[in-house]
Amino acid sequence: MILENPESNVKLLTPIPDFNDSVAKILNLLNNLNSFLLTTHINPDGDAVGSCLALYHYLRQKNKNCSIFFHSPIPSNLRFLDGIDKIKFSSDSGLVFEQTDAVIVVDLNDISRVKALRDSIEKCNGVKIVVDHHLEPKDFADYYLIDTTASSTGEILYKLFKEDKDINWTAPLCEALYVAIMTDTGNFRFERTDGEVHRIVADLIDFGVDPVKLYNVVYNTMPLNTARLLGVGYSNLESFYDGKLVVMSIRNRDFLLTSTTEEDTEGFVEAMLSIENVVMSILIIEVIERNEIRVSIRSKGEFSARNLALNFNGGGHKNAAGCRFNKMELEEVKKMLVDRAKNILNP
Ligand SMILES: [Mn+2]
Repeated sequence: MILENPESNVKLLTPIPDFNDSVAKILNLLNNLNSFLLTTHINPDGDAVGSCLALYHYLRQKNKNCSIFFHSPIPSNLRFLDGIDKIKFSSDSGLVFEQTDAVIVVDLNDISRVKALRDSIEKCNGVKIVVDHHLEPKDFADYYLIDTTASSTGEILYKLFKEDKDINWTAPLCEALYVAIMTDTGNFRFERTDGEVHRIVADLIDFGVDPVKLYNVVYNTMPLNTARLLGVGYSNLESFYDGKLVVMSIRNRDFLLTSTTEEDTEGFVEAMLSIENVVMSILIIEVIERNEIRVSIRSKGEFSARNLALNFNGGGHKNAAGCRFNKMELEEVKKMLVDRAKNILNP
């Protein structure tokens, strides 16, 4: 069965509040409230982690009480970031959400993606604030700071902080923002990488960020076992429609063979786009613990990864999307995806 989207009945946020109005409102809230809880989506990426930490450092500067809760582990290449030790996990006991003035969810626009924290967030008395750049935000919070054209949540936070004339651009704050923007733009290669993005990171570099160091720490860190898993993936790579589409399948036995886990596949789907003629890549992962097939899709230009994912109750950006399938065989999922991709690739 195809996994049903539990949030399909949640209404969209329309209209999306004006960005500049929201900046003023959110700055006001950050400066006038006293306690904050920050969280983000499952499987946090560099933008999620960097944005949470940037907000944390900003709020601590203002002497606010601030906690961060995540529901899934932080990728190891992001654990160098200052403040990472302050992040608590939803499995930790003693979640006291009711006592916070505000909950801020960053880099997500759908409450279902906060998983185990959802109940606590919904019951919390504090105001609920969303800071995000994904398309089609859902209506579940009190305040929104949203720009669906921004490269990253980090970019949005930079613009927010810039309006605060008293801000101190400390190294931990700037590094967190830089990592958020660098990772969500694929190291400044993805479509939303415009002049503004470069002007922002130029500012961050002027404030003292070391781009060479941050690139090395974030990207040149593939563990040997992960490299071997990628090798297994590449060795079973399949090509369709004159090489426009490539599909990599990672099965449970591949994880066992290389002593790796699902998290180690981070970056695999993007890596396939460097293959000649490829305009769409699909990574299909068998996650036996959840009896699930997890699919990541990447694409170039007008070819929409998102449109493919929407066929299967998934979602995402135009060039980066995903979906999940329950109780299905990997081969079956692959066949469906390849068949549907045909229309999008128009071979
Ligand atoms: Mn993001």
